[in-house]
Amino acid sequence: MQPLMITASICGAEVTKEHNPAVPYTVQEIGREAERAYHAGASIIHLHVREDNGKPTQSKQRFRDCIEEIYRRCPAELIVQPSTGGATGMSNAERLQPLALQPEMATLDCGTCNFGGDEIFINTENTIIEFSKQMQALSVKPEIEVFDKGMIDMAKRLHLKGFIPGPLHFNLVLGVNGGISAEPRDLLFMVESLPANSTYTVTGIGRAAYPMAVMAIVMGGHVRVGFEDNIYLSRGIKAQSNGELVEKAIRLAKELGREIATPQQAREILGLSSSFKGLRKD
Ligand code: KMH
Ligand code: ZN
Repeated sequence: MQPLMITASICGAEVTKEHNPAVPYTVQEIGREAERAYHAGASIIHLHVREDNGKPTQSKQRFRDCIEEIYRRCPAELIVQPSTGGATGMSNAERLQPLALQPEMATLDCGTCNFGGDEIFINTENTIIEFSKQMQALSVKPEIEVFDKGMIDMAKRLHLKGFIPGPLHFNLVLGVNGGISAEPRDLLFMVESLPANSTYTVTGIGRAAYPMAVMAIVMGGHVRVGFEDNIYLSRGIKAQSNGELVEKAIRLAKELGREIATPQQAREILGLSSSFKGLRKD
């Protein structure tokens, strides 16, 4: 089995300090949370950014400031993966802004789904193609984010048509209110539906975070944890940092005999350059 890549989704766009006071908003807070996740053993930071008041933003300048702060605190081997999903209601142009910084990797959401309450996360087929084309033009590796099985089929179709370059790397998100649920059979179904030679990370939302992580650990997938997906360390106990959430995933992996990937090993698994040093464009 490949060593386990752990992605830390340190911030997200929906969770707030009212949910957990440790959710980072400022550049300093985001840098500090990334550093804690890195020291705990994360090899990838999935990054959303906020205004100081917590409002989600896709501002290129804010991404630059946050990514520079992260690399001021962490070595260049760490992979920073900006979100192109942003928050529901944002325009495509808004969401695409961090790509102008030419990060190594970014998310590519492959379908539309309800996102709780009245929220809809909109990704039409043409949106996915447009985002993927921009990523290809800038040599940004997509992490294909899917919230349901039909989104895997969409990614496969667009891959076969030449719009998404392989090998494909997926983030299977289970338990979103509007996406696939997070029962063991759901994850088996999702993993069985992936094209051969793809790699995948598993994200369980809320209380599904660690049951899904354990399944990913034993099945040979990879794991994402962080405040974006879950704010609790265990039932009723809020995590004080993303570092604690990463440490828990690592404890489970070690108990189950799975090695943890260093950022350099994660680069090999994902086919990213080993000599990357921060952002490729100002
Ligand atoms: N905040 C969600 C609406 C991504 O990062 O690409 C979208 C999201 C997906 O988090
Ligand atoms: Zn995200």
